[in-house]
Amino acid sequence: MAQAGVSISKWILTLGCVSILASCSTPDKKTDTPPELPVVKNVVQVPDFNADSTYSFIKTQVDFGPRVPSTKAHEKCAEWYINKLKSYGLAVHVQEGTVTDYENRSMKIKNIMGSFNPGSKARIVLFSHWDSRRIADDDSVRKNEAIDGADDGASGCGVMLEVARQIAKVSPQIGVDVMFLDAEDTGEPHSLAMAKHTEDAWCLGTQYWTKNLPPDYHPRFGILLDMVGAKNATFPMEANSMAFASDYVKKIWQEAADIGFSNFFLYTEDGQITDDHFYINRDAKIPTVDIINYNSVTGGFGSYHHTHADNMSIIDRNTLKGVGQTLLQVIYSEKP
Ligand code: AHN
Ligand code: ZN
Repeated sequence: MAQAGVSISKWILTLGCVSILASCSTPDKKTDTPPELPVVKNVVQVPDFNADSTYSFIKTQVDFGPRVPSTKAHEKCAEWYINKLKSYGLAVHVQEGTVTDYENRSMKIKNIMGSFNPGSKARIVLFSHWDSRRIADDDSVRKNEAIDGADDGASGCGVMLEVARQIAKVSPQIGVDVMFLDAEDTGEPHSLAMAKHTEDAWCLGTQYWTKNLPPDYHPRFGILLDMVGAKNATFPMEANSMAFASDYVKKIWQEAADIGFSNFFLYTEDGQITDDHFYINRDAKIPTVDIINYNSVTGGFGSYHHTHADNMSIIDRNTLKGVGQTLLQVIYSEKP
C-alpha cells in the first residue's frame, strides 16, 4: 500500500508540472514544436528518518554494557541485532570467525549482514562497526576499563537499524545491505603504538570479511558510518574516501546540502583514517565512503573519543537526523 502511495504521488507531481507548463504556453501561436520543458529535478518521496527511534536503538546497545568481543554483552547484542533485522523482514547472514589482536589475544567475532531485496543485483551497502573498545586509553581515569561506545560503535549501528526499519515500510528501487562489522576497535593504545605501530591491528572484523567475502558480491558502493551521533559532529571529505570513492563522496555531500545538512557535511578534505572502509576499498574493491566525525583543527576525533565520556550524554538527535535523512535521500534516489 505504502509503495503504491509513493508512486502515485510521484505521478501526480510529474503530471502537475506538465499541466502548469501547458497552461502557460500562448494559445494563439500554433506550432509543431512542443514547448521546451525546464529540467525538473527528479522528485522522490523519501521517508522521514526518525531520530528518536535511532536514539533508543543506541541506548539499547549501550545498556547491554560494552560490546567487547568474547563477553556476554557482546553475545546478547548480536542476538538483538539479528532479531531486529529479521523483524524488519531482512535476510540475515552471520559470519563467525576468530581473530587475534596485537597481543595475540584471541576473540570470537560475528560480522552480521542484513539484506533488503537480496535478489537485486543493483545494491548499496552500509557499514558500521558494532564492537566497543576494551580500554579507555585516551581517558585519565579507569584506563583499563571498556567504554560505553555510545558514539564509537553504537551510533552507526543505531542509524543502520533505523534505515532498515524505514526501508521495510517503503521499498527503495535498489537492494540495500546493512553490515554490522565486529572487532574494529582492537588497535593498540598510543603508548604501545609508538614502539611498534601496526596499523593493521585495527579493523580485524573487516579484514576477516574481506578475506572471506560472500561469492559474487558486487554492490555499487558502500557507506561506512563511524561516530555519527555526537552533538555538533562534523564530517569532512576524508582522504581515503576521496582516493577510492570521490564520486560517491561528492554525491552524498550534495544530497546532504540539498536537504540542509551542510552544517554536518563539510566541503573540506580532512584526515586520512585507517578505518574499515580502507580495507573494503583496497581489498574488497567496493568503493566506500567514510562518514566520520573528525576535525584536524579541533584535535582530530572528538574529546570523548576512547574515553568514558563516550556515553549517551554526548548523543544528539540533530546529528542522527542529519546523517540518517541524508542516507535515506541517497538510498531512495538510487536507480536500479
Ligand atoms: C586508527 O586510529 C588507525 N583508526 C581509528 C578508527 C577508529 C577507531 N574509529 C573508531 N575507533
Ligand atoms: Zn574507536
